[in-house]
Amino acid sequence: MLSPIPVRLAETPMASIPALPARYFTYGTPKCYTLREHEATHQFHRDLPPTLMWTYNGTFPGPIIAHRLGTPAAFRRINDLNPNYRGFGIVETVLHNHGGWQSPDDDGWPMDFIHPGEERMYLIPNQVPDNDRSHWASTVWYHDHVADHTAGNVYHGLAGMVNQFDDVDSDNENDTNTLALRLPSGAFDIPLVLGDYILNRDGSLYFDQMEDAGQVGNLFCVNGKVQPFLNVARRKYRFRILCAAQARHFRLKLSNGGSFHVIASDGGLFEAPVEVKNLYIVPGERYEIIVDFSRFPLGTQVALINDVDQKDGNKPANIGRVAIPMMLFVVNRDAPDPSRLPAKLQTITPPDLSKVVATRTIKFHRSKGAWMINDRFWNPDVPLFRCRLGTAERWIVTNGSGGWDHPFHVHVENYQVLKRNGRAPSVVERGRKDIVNLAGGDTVELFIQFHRYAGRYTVHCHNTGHEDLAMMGWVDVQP
Ligand SMILES: [Cu+2]
Repeated sequence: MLSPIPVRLAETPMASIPALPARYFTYGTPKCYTLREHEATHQFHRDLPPTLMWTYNGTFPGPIIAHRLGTPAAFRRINDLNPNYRGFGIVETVLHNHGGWQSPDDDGWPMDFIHPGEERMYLIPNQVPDNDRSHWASTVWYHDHVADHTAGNVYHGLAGMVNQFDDVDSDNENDTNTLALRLPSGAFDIPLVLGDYILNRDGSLYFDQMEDAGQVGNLFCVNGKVQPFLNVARRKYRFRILCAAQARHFRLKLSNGGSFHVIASDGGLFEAPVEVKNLYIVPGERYEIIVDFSRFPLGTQVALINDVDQKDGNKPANIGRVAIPMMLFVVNRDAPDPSRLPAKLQTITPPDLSKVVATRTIKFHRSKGAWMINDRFWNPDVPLFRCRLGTAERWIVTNGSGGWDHPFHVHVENYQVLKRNGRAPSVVERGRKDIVNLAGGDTVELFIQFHRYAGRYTVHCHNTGHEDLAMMGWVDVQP
């Protein structure tokens, strides 16, 4: 059963955390939160032995962080992992707010690790560039990002969801504010964190960190449960889907062939809901969907199916020839539904190409038997290139190889897809993004703007197996 659904992280009284430096009050008085990394047991399935994992605050996935636009947040992160641990991953950890807009100093630079017994603070401003709300309401996530060991550490359990709300996407389906979208909220706004795992006979995690393609698992999980079920009412639900797998892709559809609406991707709401019968998602990506179960009679059972067959971390073997159940929805009751699915969600500011000052090529490839970007391995001392704050650029990202897929991720700023293989992006790639998949031979053209934060912007493949084996670099954004 899909239970317990992750709970929201409660505030920590400011009086009980170390005194905050002045910069934490730049955007107003922050709300304070605590994330403590420590070992805890987790049950993937009632018939499996418990698994010792690394958690934020004792749960896997970690608690949901709910942000409100305009209300800054201060995080106290404590590393209480076992200093004597031996095995895959590493107990020196980094926290990355994936998809968030924060200074590179608070973003989780892969070398800014802390040891067990140490702690540090982060400021998440919860602001948007140029008062442009189209950057905001979305699902981001937080996860470990330490150099060389991100795959093992995230697989250990260090990942959780972040919901970003404002007065429009207001977390209240009964909102009387005329601006409010009134999307399904509360118990009807549910994260679906997709992952795949392998357990040893004793319940411990199996992980091969020398597998340079990235590991694919044989246990299909949603929110840390193997193929769970969820009782649903005959009404609309909002599902926030995150692919937290290391290397596995998913194409999701309903087992009865029913359609659903996609309303948001990584960086925010779409302009209008998009009705689809399937949805493709790769590691690091998020999509939000609305499923209306009122169309189905009481007693209906409908599975969420993945039809991507993947035998190794490199790329899907085929699509559409398998039907792997990820979870089962059981329509078991009626319920009132004050929520709405508006025909228009928001206006997305189009890319301002007049701001473009440079066009760059970012080449993902394999060379010397290893993963490279622009003929380089990860090097924290040398940037891939330098950019200028306040400008925009056109990035042409290529994957020359036929053998591997690479989901491309940029930190700090999200981007917009201008073209994929010379054509307009598909309707679900037109929103704001921070991950795009590059299949073999793909060329994706992106528009990215550097609004406020100078510093190091990490860029990498989000197949974390590739990332750890040096398919990572950084861009130096200079004031
Ligand atoms: Cu890759």
